[in-house]
Amino acid sequence: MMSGSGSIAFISLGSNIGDKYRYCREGIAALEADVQTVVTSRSPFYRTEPVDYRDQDWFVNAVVRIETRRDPLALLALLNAIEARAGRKRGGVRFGPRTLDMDIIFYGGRIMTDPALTLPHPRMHKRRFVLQPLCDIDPTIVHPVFHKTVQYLLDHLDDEGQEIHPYNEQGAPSF
Ligand code: PH2
Ligand code: MG
Ligand code: MG
Repeated sequence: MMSGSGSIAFISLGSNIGDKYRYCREGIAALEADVQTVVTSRSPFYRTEPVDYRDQDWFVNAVVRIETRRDPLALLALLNAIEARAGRKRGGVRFGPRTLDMDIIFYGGRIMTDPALTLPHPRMHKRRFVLQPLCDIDPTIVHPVFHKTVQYLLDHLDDEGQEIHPYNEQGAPSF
């Protein structure tokens, strides 16, 4: 919940352990519960082939648009706390299985290379599971480093091993 002006940011959510859809839904609910943040848009959910580290289960992924009064590092701290509450264990294989991952994709037009946080997200432009749901929300967003729209980045992706399918929310267990 929040009223008044904040910064616009896009957050990607992903899960590939346990009740993946529920972890993602609860992650969004936890963002909504933050007094400094409001969720202004949500993409559809997708079932996605694992990328980078291939030998793991498929993911459920989505993206939300938020407005927040938190600065980028305070927003990152919130996301890490939400992940921890979802039982996220740190220190497994890089890019490996997780109950809930919440990444800042864009924070306004901010460019940042802090050891704790790189903005925009350094791999987002190579990932269909990020670009497709981003385009569902707003295909005209411009990447502040590449000066390309997210629709352009999606249209020029290397397809290799990046299957994504709509996730059937009706068929999913409710909670
Ligand atoms: N996250 C990763 C590594 N690989 N693959 C898919 N399909 N979805 C993800 O969210 C994902 C991934 C590391 O954060
Ligand atoms: Mg990630
Ligand atoms: Mg992450």
